[in-house]
Amino acid sequence: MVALVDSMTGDHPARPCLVLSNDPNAGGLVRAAERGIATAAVDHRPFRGDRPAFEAELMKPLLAAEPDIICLAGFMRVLTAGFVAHWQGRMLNIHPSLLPKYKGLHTHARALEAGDSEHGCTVHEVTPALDDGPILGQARVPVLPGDTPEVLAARVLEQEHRLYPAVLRRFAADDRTPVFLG
Ligand code: NHR
Repeated sequence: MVALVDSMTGDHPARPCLVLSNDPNAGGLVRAAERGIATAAVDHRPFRGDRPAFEAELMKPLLAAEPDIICLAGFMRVLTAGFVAHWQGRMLNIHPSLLPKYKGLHTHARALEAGDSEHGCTVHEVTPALDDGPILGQARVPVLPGDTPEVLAARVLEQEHRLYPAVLRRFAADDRTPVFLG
């Protein structure tokens, strides 16, 4: 998130208008506020499985901010088809695998378990099906001897911080040509 907001300066076609979290204690809210960006939080926990009710609360600050693009970054709540439809073609996610490999959770452990020699991250459009939308960019990293899921995750995260700003810059300029790094 910080890599994204810090990239939006100078001739960048976008500016951050809101940082929204499902965790009121998320450190990113402080880091956004320090940068003068509007913030909001909607705790998902009181909604307990009523995803539409949670999403109705998410919609309030979003509709007020009127974003042209939404970037999910570490957002871990599955979004319903209704929510996704509202932001169709305007919502991006970064997922820590070389999609279509390893949709869902625990991607680093799964790549190690499979004995993969490379791993990475993917930026994709958010569609109703999880981690399934059109691919807008990918960055690859090697898997090295002795890697643990944590060590591998850190190597991927460095690339996430390069890839997501590169994809957003293109996407905000209406260019959906995929970005491939590494
Ligand atoms: N929603 C839709 N409709 N489509 C996508 O592609 C989405 C999405 C919501 C989040 C991010 C994704 C990731 O990159 C994302 C993509 C969470 C889960 C999950 O199972 C799955 C994929 C992603 C994020 N969440 C559990 C849930 O019940 C909670 C898991 C937890 O809290 O640890 O929502 O990884």
